[in-house]
Amino acid sequence: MKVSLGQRFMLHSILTASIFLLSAASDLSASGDGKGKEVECQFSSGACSMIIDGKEVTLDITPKPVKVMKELEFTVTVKGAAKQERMKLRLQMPGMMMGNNEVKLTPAGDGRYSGKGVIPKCPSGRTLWSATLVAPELKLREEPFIFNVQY
Ligand SMILES: [Cu+2]
Repeated sequence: MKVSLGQRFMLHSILTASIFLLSAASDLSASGDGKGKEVECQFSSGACSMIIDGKEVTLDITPKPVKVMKELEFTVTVKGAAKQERMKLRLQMPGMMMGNNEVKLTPAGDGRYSGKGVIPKCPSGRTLWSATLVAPELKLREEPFIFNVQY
């Protein structure tokens, strides 16, 4: 079956809209217990910190402002935890499938970890992204850092 570009775009939009509604609904239920509250980070004015399972986790992205299709350096700091060898950041768009995009984090001393990655340009024009720390040995709850990118 041949699908025109227009149809494909429409399909993407419908899919996006329904996933967005679904995630909006789950956000509402999550806000009830005060947990799962998403932090919106302003990386243009500095790093972003969250307490995840009692540990202070900080994320910074450079260079600033954070732009799409540009090599970015992601720096994560985890306070009060032993050195981690298998941490990564999972980059996603809230409510949209954008493929697998992970940044491997390498220890840089003093609880700091860094890695390089690229945020692609979304065909929908939306700019909201999330970066989630995946730390299998620390078993931290996967709490996303939410932020906007510039085109
Ligand atoms: Cu997208």
